[in-house]
Amino acid sequence: MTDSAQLPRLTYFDFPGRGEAVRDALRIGHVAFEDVRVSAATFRELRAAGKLPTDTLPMLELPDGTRIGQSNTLLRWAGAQAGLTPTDPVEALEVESLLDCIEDYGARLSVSIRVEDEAVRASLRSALAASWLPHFYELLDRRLRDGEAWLAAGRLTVADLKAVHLLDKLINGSLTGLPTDALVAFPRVVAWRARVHDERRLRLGE
Ligand SMILES: N[C@@H](CCC(=O)N[C@@H](CS)C(=O)NCC(=O)O)C(=O)O
Repeated sequence: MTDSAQLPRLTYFDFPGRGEAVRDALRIGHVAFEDVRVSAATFRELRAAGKLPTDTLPMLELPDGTRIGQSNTLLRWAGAQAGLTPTDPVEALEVESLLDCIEDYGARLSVSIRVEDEAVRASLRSALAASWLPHFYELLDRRLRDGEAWLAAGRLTVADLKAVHLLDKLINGSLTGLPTDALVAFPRVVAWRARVHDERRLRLGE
């Protein structure tokens, strides 16, 4: 039996968010890790105790006690072990750029989730739906022109995983003010989304 104290420990909430792509990459790469899922209350306790180096989740703790925050950093680390981060420098640049870009959109969404004032939230969601998110969908669409099946490097990478989990959240109806039919004008993105989920399930053995 593996001693869980000797495993990298990934801490995140019990929902996909910014943690799921990291969990996917580790599982696809058969990298043993401790999958710690915490409540909002536990998150606040960890933060108050100074246990989150960037004050945010996800957070990775290595067996030597090193703690690291930032989902893209963790995604590159997990992807490198899973063969989901290109080793070719130019392909890697494309993936890196996408990860940062997707995080920018995720950050805009996060602001609209954290804000407590209902009217401000509605206004932020309206701006997201009208202009920011169509830019995100167009960006994905551009990557898929010329028959490309994946966002970069001609194969599944951590960029596809990060993008698909954000996209799911944007269109699954869980966020008031964001339309579920936003991809009607983006059939390539719809097909890519299904492809990523199929490949993901296949690689995860689901
Ligand atoms: N850029 C950071 C953002 C991290 C972030 O905002 N995480 C959220 C959860 S998805 C969080 O910790 N929220 C709690 C808070 O900031 O109060 C990353 O990619 O890890």
